[in-house]
Amino acid sequence: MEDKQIKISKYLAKHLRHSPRAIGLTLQPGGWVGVDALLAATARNGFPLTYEELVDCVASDNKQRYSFDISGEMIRANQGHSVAVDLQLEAQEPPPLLFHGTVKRFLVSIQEFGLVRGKRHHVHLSRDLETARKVGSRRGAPVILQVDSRQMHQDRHPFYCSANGVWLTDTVPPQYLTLL
Ligand code: HQG
Repeated sequence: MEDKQIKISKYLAKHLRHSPRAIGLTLQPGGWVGVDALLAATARNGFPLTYEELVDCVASDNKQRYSFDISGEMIRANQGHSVAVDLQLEAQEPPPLLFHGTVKRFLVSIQEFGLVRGKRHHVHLSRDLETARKVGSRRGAPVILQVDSRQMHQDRHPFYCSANGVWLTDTVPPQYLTLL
């Protein structure tokens, strides 16, 4: 991604996940906002975006963070929200193992409380080790926890998969975690 696109992606993350009201937007059910409303809001708030820039950002975002709806008139962040929003995801069976990248300093607390969602709506889990490593390395030397998602599923913990392939769940109690 180019610098300008990274800036646009960060701006969208901020306002489609965390603070829509700061630019006068309200997320609709599913986390959607009108494309026209978003473009108008960016212009009003000193970060004018063209429709083409928005389309480019959605298409080329390195983690496919945003989607248009089927009509192309609405846009949303696929996951990662801190504002109250119902993403209308359906619970589904996860792969038997999932991974979570974090850092050593959180391990004592994670071993006691399990993985908790903090400010986000869900705990975020990765399908592969490489992605988990990248997520962990945002904070330092990554450590990887393996999640026994097969057992969690059998024990009726719901799992959701976002449009960009991130597995989401409410909490991962410590007994399902193995430090790799
Ligand atoms: C840790 C980025 C102490 C957890 C990434 C993590 C991902 C605990 C941090 C997505 C804990 C939360 C999500 C406990 C969990 N005690 N620490 N009991 N339970 N933690 O950013 O998973 O660029 O909310 O290990 O790539 O790091 O935003 O979650 O280190 O996909 O699209 O608390 O965010 O994607 O941090 O990252 P986060 P995350 P985007």
